Amino acid sequence: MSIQIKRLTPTIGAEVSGIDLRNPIAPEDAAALRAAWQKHLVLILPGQDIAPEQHIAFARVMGQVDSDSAISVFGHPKYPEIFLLTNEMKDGKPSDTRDVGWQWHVDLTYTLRPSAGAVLHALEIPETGGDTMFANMEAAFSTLSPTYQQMLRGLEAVHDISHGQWWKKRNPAVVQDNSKTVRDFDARTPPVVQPMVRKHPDTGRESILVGQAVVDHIHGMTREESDPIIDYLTALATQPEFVYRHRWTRGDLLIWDNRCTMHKVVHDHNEAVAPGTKGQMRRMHRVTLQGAPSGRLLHAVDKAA
Ligand SMILES: O=C(O)CCC(=O)C(=O)O
Ligand SMILES: [Fe+2]
Repeated sequence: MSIQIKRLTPTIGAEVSGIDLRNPIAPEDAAALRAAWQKHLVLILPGQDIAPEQHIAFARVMGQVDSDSAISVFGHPKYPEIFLLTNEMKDGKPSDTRDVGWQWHVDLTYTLRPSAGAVLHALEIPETGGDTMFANMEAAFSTLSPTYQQMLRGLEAVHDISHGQWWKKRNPAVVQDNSKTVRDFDARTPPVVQPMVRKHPDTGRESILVGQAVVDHIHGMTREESDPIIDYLTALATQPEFVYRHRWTRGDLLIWDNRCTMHKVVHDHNEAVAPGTKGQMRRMHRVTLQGAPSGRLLHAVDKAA
């Protein structure tokens, strides 16, 4: 059976059926998947009952697998290619990755090698909640006036995991139990400066790069000047018309393009956020696709100025 592609919204997201990743992928199916990915930016392959090896093999069909990025410290104990996202307790402590991605972001933009994309496999899913949302940043860019587009092309933003809002904005009780792994990770990822408009290497289409999780401010601007621009772009890009919201089913395999979308997990499945609902287990395996080098270290830019 050959694959079928069904759009999930007019702007972003498509579901792929007629493919079983336990078997090797035929070259024509791989080509069709890549073409569909370029067109829809996010693809969902439901019902994939696959082992980590098959997950990694599929990711290699879609891009270059990154097993040595900043996040490898949070890797799966057996598979360096797999980033383990879970809210399970480990050794009586909450997992370091339990609240990854709660705010809009693009993976690894706080490093000099932002990710090209990711392939996420759902192993355990809460009964409800923990959806993941994806925004089409090309669509957002295309609605801006030529004047605003031109202004943005000239701007860069400071991306900083430690000034961002990921673990610093956890509730205070949680901040205190930040593990050494998390603190070391913070220290090893100094702030970088990234362009605010990127051109997709395969399609040539331009898109906006923002994200509340790690974007601190627009380089060279005061916070007062920068915040309204970042807030406006975030609101523009995350309007429902540009967003696909994925409600997970166990076995879903989802692939997204980090070069033209941003994403966030809806954090409504965690006990800390929804008291009385009992934290429900969510466990995902992510294989990260390596992107091209981008950006500069902030301290190097400041020194040169
Ligand atoms: O858990 C998810 O649905 C996505 C988390 C995330 O931001 C990521 O894996 O990059
Ligand atoms: Fe992410």
